Amino acid sequence: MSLALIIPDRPLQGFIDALTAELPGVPLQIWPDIPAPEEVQMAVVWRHPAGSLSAFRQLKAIHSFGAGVDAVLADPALPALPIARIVDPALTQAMVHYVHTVVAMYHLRMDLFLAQQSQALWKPRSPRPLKHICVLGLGEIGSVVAAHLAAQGYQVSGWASRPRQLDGIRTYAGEPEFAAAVGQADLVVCLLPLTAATRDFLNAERLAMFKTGSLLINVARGAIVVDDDLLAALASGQLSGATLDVFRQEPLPADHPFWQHPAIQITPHISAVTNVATAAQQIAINYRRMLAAEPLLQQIDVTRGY
Ligand code: OXD
Repeated sequence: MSLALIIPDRPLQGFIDALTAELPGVPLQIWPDIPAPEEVQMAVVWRHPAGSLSAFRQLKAIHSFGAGVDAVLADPALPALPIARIVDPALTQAMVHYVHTVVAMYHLRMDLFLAQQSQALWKPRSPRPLKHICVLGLGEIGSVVAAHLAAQGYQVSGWASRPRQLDGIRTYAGEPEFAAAVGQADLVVCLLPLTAATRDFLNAERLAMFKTGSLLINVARGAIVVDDDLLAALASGQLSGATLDVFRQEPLPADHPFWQHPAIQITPHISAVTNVATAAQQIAINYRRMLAAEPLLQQIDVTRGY
């Protein structure tokens, strides 16, 4: 009985220590060094190489190392097994903090003043009139972000593919209500899961439904936004700025036009990084549930894609 970690390109020692403390005596096999694949019963994965789970003949469950499962489901050789993801108040709070900070930055026009600083320009401006925010995606994280922004005094609307009720937030659902959800918003926060339905979702047609001159924060997945359509929307003034934490290709290639764009702020996918201590606790609980043949907590619906 053992647990495999297939989490390439991440420093893992902290997570290994935390998981060992939660599951004393359970052997961990750390990809690519998997000496006994036939003993692996659960795999914890993050952007795992496609097909790498096929070697585990006794595999009973798959656990995402993050909140998202799009990269897990992208594996064409994915075994048909229960898949769980991390749902963690610490991760949600990290996202709230990131979105709050970027909204405050735009409110105070810090993007403008930072650009002015690079030219030694002293040009005071009053805060941006930023009143109405729309949150796309009202799941575990989006609903908390929306509630936080409403508590800060913003007028908040929320959009999701299916109807949701949230106190103090005007919610919209489905394609027919998308234009109404984003049309009044000074700023749109994208927190949609990446699924077949949301890939390329923020394209020219939908960006044209945004309020002229509005701002976009994408903290979901890069593939939800069509890069060229975003650049065109910025060029035409349909959007006045964007803060992007996620990209189609990560790391963002050095020659990508986003890097040099004056109206784009970039962060390197740090908006809500998995907290190794709380992730280890959740994974350990699910490992025990798997051994006891109990349903996993935070199990995803593969047909919905989240
Ligand atoms: C996640 C992420 O899905 O960090 O957890 O993007």
